[in-house]
Amino acid sequence: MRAFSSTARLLAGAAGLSGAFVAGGLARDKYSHLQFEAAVPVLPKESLAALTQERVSKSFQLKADAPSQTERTFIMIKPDGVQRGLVGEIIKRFEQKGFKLVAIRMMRPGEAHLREHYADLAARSFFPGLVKYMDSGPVVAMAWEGQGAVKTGRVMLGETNPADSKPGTIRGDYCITVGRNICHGSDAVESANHEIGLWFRPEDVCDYTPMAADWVYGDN
Ligand code: IDP
Ligand code: MG
Repeated sequence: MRAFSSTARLLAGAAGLSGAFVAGGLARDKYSHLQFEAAVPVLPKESLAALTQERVSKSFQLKADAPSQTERTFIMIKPDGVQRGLVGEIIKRFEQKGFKLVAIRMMRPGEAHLREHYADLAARSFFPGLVKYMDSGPVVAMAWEGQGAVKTGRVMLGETNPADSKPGTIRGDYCITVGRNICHGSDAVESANHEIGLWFRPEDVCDYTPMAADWVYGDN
C-alpha cells in the first residue's frame, strides 16, 4: 500500500492538478484525504465567475485607439510564391505584424486582367514576359488593412529586385531574381484602392474589428 501511495504522489506531482484527480481516485480508500484534499483549491462557483468577470472587464478598460482611417493595401502572392509553398509564410508575416486581412481570394484571372493590373508598365520591354509569368499559375490576392499598410507593406516585401532586398524582407528571404519575385504590393494609397477595386467586389472586402485591435494600436 505504501508503494502504491508513493506512485500516486509522483503521478500527482508530475501531471499537476488533473494528475492529482486521477491519482487521488486510485488511492482514495485510505490516503486521499491526507494527500490530495489540500492540493485542490475549492472555489465557490460564484467567486470564480466574479474573478473571471473582473479579469475580462479589466482588459477592456483600455482605451480603443484603433485608427479611424482604414488604409488598405493590395498584396498578391504571385504564381511562384504559390508553387513554392510560401502562401502561409507571407500571410503569417502580415498577420503577425498586426495588419488585418479584409479580403482574400485564390484565382487565375487570365491575361487580360493581368495586363490591366500592370497597365502602367505596358510600355516596358519586360511587360510581355511579366504577363506570361503572372499567368503561369494561380495567385493569391489579398487586401490588408492597417495604419500605414501601404508603405509598411512595401517595406515588408523588400525591393523589386530581390538582390537589393534586405534579409528579413519577404523578397530578401525567399527569392533571387526580379523575374521571380514572389509577391506584389501596392506602391501608393491611390493605386492600392484602384487595385483592390480591380481584384475584389466591394462585398468581398470584410469590415470587422479584430479582438486584438486595442493591443495593436495605442499612443498611450
Ligand atoms: P514592384 O512589384 O516592386 O512594385 P514594379 O516596378 O511595379 O515593381 O514592377 C512590377 C513587376 O514587374 C515586378 O514585381 C517584377 O515582377 C516585374 N519586373 C520589374 N522590373 C523588371 C525587370 O527589369 N525584368 C523583369 N521583370 C521585371
Ligand atoms: Mg509596382
